[in-house]
Amino acid sequence: PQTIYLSEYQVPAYLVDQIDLRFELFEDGARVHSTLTMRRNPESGAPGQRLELDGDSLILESVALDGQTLIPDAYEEADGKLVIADVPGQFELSVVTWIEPQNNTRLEGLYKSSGMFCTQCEAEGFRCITYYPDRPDVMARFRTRIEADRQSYPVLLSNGNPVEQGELENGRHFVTWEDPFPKPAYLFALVAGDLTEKRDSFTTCSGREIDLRMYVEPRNAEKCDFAMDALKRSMRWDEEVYGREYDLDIFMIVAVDDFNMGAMENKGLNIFNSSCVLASQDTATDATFQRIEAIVAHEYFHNWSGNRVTCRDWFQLSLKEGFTVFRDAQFSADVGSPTVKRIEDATLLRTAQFAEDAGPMAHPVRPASYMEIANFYTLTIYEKGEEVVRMIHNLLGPELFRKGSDLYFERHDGQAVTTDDFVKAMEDASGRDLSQFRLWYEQAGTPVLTVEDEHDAEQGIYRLIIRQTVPDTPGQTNKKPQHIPFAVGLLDEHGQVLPLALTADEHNAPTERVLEITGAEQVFEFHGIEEPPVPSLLRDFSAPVRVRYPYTREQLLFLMSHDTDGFNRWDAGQKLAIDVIESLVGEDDGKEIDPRLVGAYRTLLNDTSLDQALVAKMLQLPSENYLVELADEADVPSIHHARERVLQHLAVSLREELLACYQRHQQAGDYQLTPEAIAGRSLRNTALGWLLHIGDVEALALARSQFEQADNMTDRLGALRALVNSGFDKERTEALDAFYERFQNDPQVVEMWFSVQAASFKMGQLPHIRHLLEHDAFDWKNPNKVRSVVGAFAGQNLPAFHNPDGSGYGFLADVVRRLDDSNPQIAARLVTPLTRWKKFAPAYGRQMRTALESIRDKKGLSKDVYEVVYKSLA
Ligand code: B3K
Ligand code: ZN
Repeated sequence: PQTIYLSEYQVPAYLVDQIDLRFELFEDGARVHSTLTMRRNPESGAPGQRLELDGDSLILESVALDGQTLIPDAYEEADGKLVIADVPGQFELSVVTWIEPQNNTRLEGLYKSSGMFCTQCEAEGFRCITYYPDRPDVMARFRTRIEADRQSYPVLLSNGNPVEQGELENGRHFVTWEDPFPKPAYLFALVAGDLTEKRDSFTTCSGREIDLRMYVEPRNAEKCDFAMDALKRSMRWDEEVYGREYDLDIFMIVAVDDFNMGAMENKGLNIFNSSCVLASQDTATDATFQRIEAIVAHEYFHNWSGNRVTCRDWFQLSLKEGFTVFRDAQFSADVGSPTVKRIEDATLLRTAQFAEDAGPMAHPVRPASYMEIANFYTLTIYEKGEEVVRMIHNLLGPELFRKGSDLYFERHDGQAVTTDDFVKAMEDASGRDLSQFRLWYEQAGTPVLTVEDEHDAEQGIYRLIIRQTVPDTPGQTNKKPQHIPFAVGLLDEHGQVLPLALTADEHNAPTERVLEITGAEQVFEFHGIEEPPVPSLLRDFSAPVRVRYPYTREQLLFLMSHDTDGFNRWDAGQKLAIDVIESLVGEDDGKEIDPRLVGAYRTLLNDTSLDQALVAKMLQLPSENYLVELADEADVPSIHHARERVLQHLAVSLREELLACYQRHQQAGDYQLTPEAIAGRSLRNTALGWLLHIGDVEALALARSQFEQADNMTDRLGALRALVNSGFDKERTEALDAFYERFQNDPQVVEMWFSVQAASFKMGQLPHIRHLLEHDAFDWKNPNKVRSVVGAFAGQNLPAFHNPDGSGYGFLADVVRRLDDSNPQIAARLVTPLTRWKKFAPAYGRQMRTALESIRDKKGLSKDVYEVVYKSLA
């Protein structure tokens, strides 16, 4: 496969002003008539009159230029292109293609899902519908006529507003849609199906009435309310916080069961994976509700950050994704617990993005090259991209950041632009120089800050000596120091925050400062510090970096109970637990577990005056994935064993406290989604899980009655998970059967049922995984099902996947080879755990490599999987 380079970007040679589409939808295929009004781009320096259009899996029926049908000699169809050697400066091009949505298992372009037609065009799916200059800097006005059988497809949707509809012969009908906003083809969408419509409305800040509609299969009619409400709250929030008003008269959301990603922000017609939009108290957990709220907001916010202002090319993907994730994170923080949201985001970043950044697929937030763009919808583009925008926010402060965002939207409305244009708007609005900051977009790898400190008692000066390095990554060495906002505080022995005076005569100094790290080594001096303080570093996770500072366990215990920064208070507990677990890895079971850890957890459980949302997070031990990420040559069974020992020790030592915590958080009254109620359920279910882990019979009774009597899915699934991870075989089987029996007709719940088993070390050993793949409810063509079994096994059930006999690796390789033919995007994503082979002890790494080689040697390997496998074997 070919590599595409950012440095070779050229403006399009031809532009499209208008595209008229006519879809004839049938059971055995679809005919697509497309008429493009095109002209030469005055800014293009490309010589000649050669027109190139992109196409993929198309059967070309005819081509006409200005009404004249072209003879086959006048054009050439090769290598995914339609080339017409000679076109005038302005012309109309009509193309007719035949496609087969019913056989489209890649789920790119137009395809069928549970009997309905739907589309996914980002990044390069539109070329699977018709020949077109399929690149985001070509923006056109779309007019779309859809024709289909009226009975099977009463609902026909596309972007913009419906302008015409009517009856056709043979029981068919049509609807025509017109989108007044020029857009790139990746934002095109079409839906045709027998769907139930849910309506609501929203009045914008300028008093316009917007029609809100959700379209779902009739059986899901009762699962729309939460998403609709989240949509209205997002619309209001974007007006209030960013001054962004919705622009069309209709906003539609459609739920589909087969979808490669979470959702898609098509103009005025967002399409969602059912699991990211449908919810009810009985079927969705707290985590699901929160995910839905965040994704609904995310897709809605794209209307400005992505659609009105879009990307010039796919190297700029983080322009829309990083900014939009930042916006949805701000929204979630505003409507929930900001500290908890920050903890969750930092956990994902440190566990998964840091691993990506240290692995063979490491790439900058603005990559310089790719083979398959679908492989670059990554944690780096999304989550690190978010952190980069957040750092700009932190450096500028909220007012200047808003000024910068206003300027960005005003300056670039209707344009396709670059990450550099975004940074420039922030610079121009704030007067700040962000030239060094731009390295965050160009250099891959997670910067490491090594911090030393010294206290000069005589002068009352405390010094922080900070060294910065950015590790080498594939294709990038000898990197330059980056511009890092490093938030710090200092605590005295009583836990009071100290004023941070940078000079001897600074009065009323703040107790928290954002130090700006720009060099390879810098020293910061704080005056008037009489006693050696405990430093609280990288507060609120102010930058996506690793910090090395030799905290003692005493200092961590101190920060755990005294730090005024909620994030660092949690992080101190994590660091302590990590230190204790790491000290047990590879040791025999006789080695003592530091009693101070039990003491700290006891305090957390007993002190009811603490913020229970934070306590709920603090009680979660660091995940095996994170422990692996921190290790040099990870030996998964040993890490698992050490973590298990700590968990069991805590549960045995704190049995009474855990039971009391469980009872205290029994909830009376209606199910609520407030941070307090969510924290209460999380605490109860953690306590229950720990107690069942040690085989407590009293807890078994609690779990069984919670499982049977729960009035919500968080508690029901919490009890099920605790039972599945327990040693109570009979009760576990009974609960799993009862759960399936009850929810077998709900695909979203069946997915949870699969993943609870696949992610469980107690249950999810390979033979059982194979058994799940044979289950009636499993479907290789449905990405959610594949993720809930195979993804959960390889991504979360580490000790089972890393079975020393290598069977887990061989299994994953088989799955990837199988899926490579039907859905290469999903196949390429599933490879991820194998790509990290260098991270593991040699006996494991070697076998992981062998599995990768067996994928590499498959005949007809897709570009998607080829890129990932080739780069990880390099
Ligand atoms: N923009 C879509 C992602 C589409 C990816 C296709 N391979 C979802 C989102 O980020 O909102
Ligand atoms: Zn997005």
